[in-house]
Amino acid sequence: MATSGLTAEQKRFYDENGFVVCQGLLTAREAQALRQEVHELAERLAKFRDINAAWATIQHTKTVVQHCHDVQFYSAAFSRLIVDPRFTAVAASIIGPNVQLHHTKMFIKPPEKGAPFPMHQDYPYFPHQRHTMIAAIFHFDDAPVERGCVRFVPGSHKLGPIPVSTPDSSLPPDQYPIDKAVPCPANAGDVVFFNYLTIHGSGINASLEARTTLLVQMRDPTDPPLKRTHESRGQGMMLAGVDASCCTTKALDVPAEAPLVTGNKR
Ligand SMILES: O=C(O)CCC(=O)C(=O)O
Repeated sequence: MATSGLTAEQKRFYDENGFVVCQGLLTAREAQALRQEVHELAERLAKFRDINAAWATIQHTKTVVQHCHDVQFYSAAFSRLIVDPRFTAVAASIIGPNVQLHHTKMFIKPPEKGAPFPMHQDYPYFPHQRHTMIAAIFHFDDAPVERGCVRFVPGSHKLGPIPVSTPDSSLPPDQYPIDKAVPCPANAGDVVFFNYLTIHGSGINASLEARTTLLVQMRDPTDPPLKRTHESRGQGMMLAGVDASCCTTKALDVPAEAPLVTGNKR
């Protein structure tokens, strides 16, 4: 995998579909080491608190997804990963040369009972003015369909924000069934990039192996949030380029002196 970002063909695919897979961005050995970091972190955290983050609208399925936000505050391996030039070059191909961190979160979908993610856009959780926000999902083990790989509605980023009224801001499953979305199976070391307007979700992990990922959310530093929400400790760190605006990312809805709101789950 080169450090020069997306090829012209990959960029065309991204622009058309709202997502793109970068195969082999990490080596199998790197992915294996990071998988271990994630699992060790989950074990440490689980001694102190409940780390299940299954969404409100799928609680009835009795499935589980282990989760932690801002993982770079728990292990330096993740700090190194999010500024890796192989990664930031791809993010810069999509966002532009200046790439700012919004947040990170790790997920382990455990074997047999790994929770699905209902179909949703990321927009309602942290709306921004110019929609430069993207996510990247690092895969630290293989994620075939039966392990609950991520799924997309291709081209849905062109629809703009869709109004939602569910308790967790997911889209109604009768209109947006997970199994009708296009599966995006990935191997350990692959990274999937997508826009925060692209409708996505993922199925249950019914296999005998865990699905282990790290999601990194990023934006152009000159794209301001529409409201002060979903803030976190690592937010604002530059992953590539500069923040020449020196803080235009202040939320548009409240004065700067409002208290910092932090939260781990949606
Ligand atoms: O990891 C997945 O399957 C999807 C995660 C996701 O959509 C999210 O956290 O917004």
